[in-house]
Amino acid sequence: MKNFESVADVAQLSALIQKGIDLKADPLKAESLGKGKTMVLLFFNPSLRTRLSTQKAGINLGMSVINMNAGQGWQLEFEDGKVMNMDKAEHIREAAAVVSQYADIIGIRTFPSLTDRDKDYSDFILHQFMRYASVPIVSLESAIRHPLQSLADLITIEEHKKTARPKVVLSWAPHPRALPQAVSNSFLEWVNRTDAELVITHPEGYELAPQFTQGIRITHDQREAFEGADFIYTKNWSSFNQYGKILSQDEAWMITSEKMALTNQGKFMHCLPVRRNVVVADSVLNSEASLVIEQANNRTYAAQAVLHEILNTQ
Ligand code: SN0
Repeated sequence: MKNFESVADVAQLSALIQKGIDLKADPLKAESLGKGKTMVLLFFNPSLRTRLSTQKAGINLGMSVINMNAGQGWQLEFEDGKVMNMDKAEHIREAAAVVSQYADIIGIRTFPSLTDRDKDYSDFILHQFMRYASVPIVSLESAIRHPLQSLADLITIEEHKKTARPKVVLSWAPHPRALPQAVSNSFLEWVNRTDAELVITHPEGYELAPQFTQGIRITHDQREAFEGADFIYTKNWSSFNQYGKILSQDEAWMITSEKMALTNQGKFMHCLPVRRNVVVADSVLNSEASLVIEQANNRTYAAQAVLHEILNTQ
């Protein structure tokens, strides 16, 4: 593996999930693999889990890890051919090449603008980094995907599934802010590579990008979707068609214990951070059905599995 941005970078998904599970059982089993190597993590946006778990993963593999809030450096110009006489002090062409002198692996977190759909969906910032860096780039959530989250989610589902082909429901839920589609997009493309009955439920108007939903059943009836589900994966996202807009804050879409009772003793999943009693009721989040802390725990082993693959091919 060179770069890691989507499930398309994974040759054998079940083997990668298993690698995460094996590393979880013995986190230090490859503690010298990354000896003498440095990973630099650049954050253009806030992060709690991704930052700490990716750093922990690097440490478990014997790497040194340097974190930087990208806002603390120069303002970067990402467009080629620009006359740089405004606020941007440094071009990505130099910045990515320079960071590559110090790093053996670079991690990048960058959210979408939620205003320019074409640019966001070209994953412009991540791809400009890939273009101008000379070392592997790992997405720490890009404009349209969150692959380390999705891998951790699949590890969690693998650990908790009771049947070979679980019913997995992605449910939209309300939120006060306009959020990216990245976690949902990514979850769909990763689960789609496994054996699962995948259903999406959202209010009308919240259709995700067709490239991520192709062939997946979509229903606007949340209760019908929940019937017999083994996993309820909840996430808010802003509209794709009316790009970046909030179309509904209908609290009837919040995940409640009464809705969870429709499932097959289903588990509740969310990537966090989550707005309590807006996205999901306390009674669900505080219940035995909630896997959110285990998902966060598995972030370390998902990152470790990916870094292990990259280090092994360096
Ligand atoms: C981000 C998102 O993509 O939805 C990060 C998730 C890993 N979530 C948020 O920005 C939540 C912000 C909020 O105000 O609740």
